[in-house]
Amino acid sequence: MIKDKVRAALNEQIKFEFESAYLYLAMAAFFQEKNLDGMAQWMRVQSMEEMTHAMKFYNHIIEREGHVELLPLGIKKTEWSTPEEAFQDAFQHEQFISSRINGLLKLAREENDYSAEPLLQWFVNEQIEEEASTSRVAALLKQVGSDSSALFMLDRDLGTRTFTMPTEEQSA
Ligand code: OFO
Repeated sequence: MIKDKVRAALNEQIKFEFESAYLYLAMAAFFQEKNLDGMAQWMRVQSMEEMTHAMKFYNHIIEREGHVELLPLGIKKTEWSTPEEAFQDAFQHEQFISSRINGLLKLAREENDYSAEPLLQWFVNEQIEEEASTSRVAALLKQVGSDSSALFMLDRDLGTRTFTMPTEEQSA
């Protein structure tokens, strides 16, 4: 059985993960409108991954006989002036999510919730990758500047990203 304080915090994280999915889907639409299909594809995949993150928390609460509450989603921004601005925002957002995950791990330790620790440790590692990938593309876009052929090459490269549905074991 999960303690109420931990359950409430994990529940809130479900909302943040779905907000991430929503944000990246908004970015996918932005890139699509700019005819940057590769970046749109990259963001679509990112959005799907975020949904699997939300479901990891959802499954964890259910497995521990807790009550899942789906909180209303908020989204702050749906327009960007440049691709670089969008990826910078994605990087900042991932830094925010990392701070949330670290806070959850701290709470689980304070509450002696050893069952939540492996899940949260998975997310600590995942956030290293999440921050690195968004920051890398933001830095590349900065280098690209106004060079449209470099932009299209980067777009083509990012378009190779594919989504792999996690196995049942990985999604728990
Ligand atoms: Fe769920 O990692 Fe991004 O937000």
